[in-house]
Amino acid sequence: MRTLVVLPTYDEAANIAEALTRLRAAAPHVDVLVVDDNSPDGTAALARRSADELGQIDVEVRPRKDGLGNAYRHGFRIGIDRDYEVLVQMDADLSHDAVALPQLLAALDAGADAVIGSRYVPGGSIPHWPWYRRALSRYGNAYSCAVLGMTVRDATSGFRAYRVGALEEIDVFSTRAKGYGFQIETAYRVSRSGRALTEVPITFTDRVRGYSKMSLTVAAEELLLVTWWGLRDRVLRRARPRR
Ligand SMILES: Nc1nc2c(ncn2[C@@H]2O[C@H](COP(=O)(O)OP(=O)(O)O)[C@@H](O)[C@H]2O)c(=O)[nH]1
Ligand SMILES: [Mg+2]
Repeated sequence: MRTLVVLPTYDEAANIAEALTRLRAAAPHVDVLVVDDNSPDGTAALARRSADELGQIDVEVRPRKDGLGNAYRHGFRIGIDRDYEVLVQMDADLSHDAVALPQLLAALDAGADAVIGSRYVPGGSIPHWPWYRRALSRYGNAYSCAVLGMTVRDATSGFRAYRVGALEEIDVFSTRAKGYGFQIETAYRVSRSGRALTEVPITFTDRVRGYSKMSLTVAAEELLLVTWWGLRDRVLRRARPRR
């Protein structure tokens, strides 16, 4: 299946070259699209240098930092316009081990429409995360699942593979989360769509270089959106069926 990996970057100069090299080694046949938000540290120029060296890599530069959700919608639009059959999401800070990518793609081959690389299924782990990130992730996941009635174990994971048909069915371009809430919003829509969603265990390695873009504002957006979706779909129970 024609596969495009979308890699969003903001200030990943310390990681991007290694991320692309590892990705190419682990999955030689996939194409890659780096979606950079005009990182001040020159990530895009380094990505272009790797692209010249490795091939099958494109670099899109957007004008300014505009959130993970917007970067993904932009990258997915390009992937669909270019007729890819599978779109992959992955962080560029080496937290997601490219070696696991063939396992995600194998799950699609086996019939899944969407696959989440999960830290919270047996075999998954987060060895080095500080307690507060662990707590934020755990409770964020537990809250989202309780409020939205989802059975997904790791709804905030950013390591995923989708069949394009599933993204079209959930109308991914009408998702609203600007930031990391995009992960929950898409997981929620897929789980409600009845499409086959599976989780495969991953080991999430905390970034060694660069800094996290997770912030209180980003976390607050997530919390508010999840609460709103839960109220809208489970309490207000609008007559019009929503995704
Ligand atoms: N293009 C773009 N990429 C982003 C933005 N925010 C985060 N990223 C990228 O998204 C991925 C995950 O972000 P990261 O800061 O590692 O989040 P954490 O792992 O939850 O701490 C990394 O590749 C970031 O460079 C953004 O606003 N725009
Ligand atoms: Mg990270």
